This record gives sequence, structure tokens and C-alpha cells, in this order.
Amino acid sequence: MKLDCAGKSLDLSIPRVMGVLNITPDSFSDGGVFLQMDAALRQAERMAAEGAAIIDIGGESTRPGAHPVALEEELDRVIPVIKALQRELDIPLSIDTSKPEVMTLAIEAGAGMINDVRALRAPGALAAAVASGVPVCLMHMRGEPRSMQKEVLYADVTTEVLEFLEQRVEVCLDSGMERARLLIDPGFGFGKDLRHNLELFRDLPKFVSLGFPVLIGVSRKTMIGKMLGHEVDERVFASVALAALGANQGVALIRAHDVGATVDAVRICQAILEI
Ligand code: 7PJ
Repeated sequence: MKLDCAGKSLDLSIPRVMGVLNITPDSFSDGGVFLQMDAALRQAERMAAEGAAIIDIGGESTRPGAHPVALEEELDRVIPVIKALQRELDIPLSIDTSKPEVMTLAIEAGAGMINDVRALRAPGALAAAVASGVPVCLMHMRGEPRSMQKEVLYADVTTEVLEFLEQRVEVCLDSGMERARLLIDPGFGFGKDLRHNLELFRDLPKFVSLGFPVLIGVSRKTMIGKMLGHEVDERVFASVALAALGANQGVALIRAHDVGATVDAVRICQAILEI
């Protein structure tokens, strides 16, 4: 199962790790443009050296409560980083965005995958993604980041998330997207409480059964804080444990901040799966 990410290959025949690269000004508060760029490139190089199979680049925070970012601002953040990294690294880059203009310009700059937490529901996103020719991850989100944790009600979270993703897959196929370009993601923490997240995690094999590579993002998330009472910087061990559990359930791609540790977890898991 090999994906063609704009000329760079992503082999998902065994579970892989997607490194997270957030380009948001508050992450490097007083660095200025050059330092910010330099820090981003170093972080990406480090994740590649630690075994990331792909790097996900995002210029708009989608954490609970986050405000939207204007188009020009998002482009200024991500495009220079994509241009530099696509030259420098052998592994593909993914663009984490919901805006069609960002998708198109990021692919033009060298990105090889689209990761959209809104599953191409923004006006123009579906057409931009189809035209891009690259693989696309469709993620489930209830509501919008600004408000998504306010009221979270599902009759049966797994069934509803599965149905949503199947519908988005149909919409993509109807628009001419090749089936082999799609990945799916239940969207941990996006309009879900702890119980919903745990049910979804338990039910990951049902998502794998749909026949698309499954991506999960649980790294350092609030669900771990809720379970263990840990602050963000104390959630690495639990994140790595969830990565191993996910890989064991057939997840293809694990989105993670702590790449080296996550790659170790996924590799030992794979060693047992393939025996
Ligand atoms: C996810 C994501 C995720 C996918 C974020 C954070 C929030 N993309 N982008 N899946 N999470 N596909 O990293 O805490 O779970 S941003």
C-alpha cells in the first residue's frame, strides 16, 4: 500500500509516524520571521532523522477554543517552510488546512498530501483537493474548533463518525477523486468528550475495516490530561502508549509531536504483527 505524494512515496504497508510541525507565531514568541523559519526547519529535520514518514505542516491552530487565521497570514506561515523543506527532505510533506487556496498553493510549493480536519466541507475545498492529485485525509469534526467542546452529544459516537466518513468518501468519489488517494481519521478530541474518544479508540478496527488507511492524532491531547491529570508536557508516555495500541489495531499513520519515541513504539508493534 504505497501512496504517491506528488512524487515522494509514502509506504503504508506497515504503520508509520506523521510528525507535527505547527507554524504559529505564539510557538516562537519573540523570534522574528527568520528565527521562526529556522526553528521550523530544524524541528522538521529532527523529526525526519527520528524516522517520521511524512511531516504535517499547519499554519492555523485547530485546538479547542482556537480562533480562525486569515488566508494571507496562513499562507505567509506555511508556504516558505514547504518550499524549503520539500527541497531539503526526501519524505513527503502534508498541508494541514481547510482553505482551498492554501491547499492549491501548498501543493504548488511541493506539499504531497492534504490533511483537512473539516473533511473538504469548506466551499471550494473539494474541487481544490480533487484537482491537486495528491492523497487526502478526511477527518471527522463536530462543530468548529472555537466551540466544538461546548455541547457534545451522540446517540452512538462510533456509528455516527463512521457514517460521516463514509458520506465524505462518497462525496469525494462522486467528484472524481481516486479511491486510492483517501485516508480517514475519526478526529480524536474534535467535538468529543473523554468517553467518546475512548469508544472511538476501542472501535478503531471498525474504521480500518472500511478499507482506507486510518490516521489518528492523539499526541499530547486533552483526553490524556482527562485520564491522567497530566499537563501537556507530561503526556508523552501516554501518547506513545496510545500510538502502540493504535498500530496494534491496524492504524496506518500516527500523527505525533514526539517522533522518535513514537517510531520506537510503532516499530516494536510491527515486529510482533509481522511474526
Ligand atoms: C489532528 C489533526 C488529528 C488529523 C490536529 C492537536 C490538534 N489532523 N490536526 N487528526 N489534530 N488528521 O494536534 O492537538 O487528530 S491539531
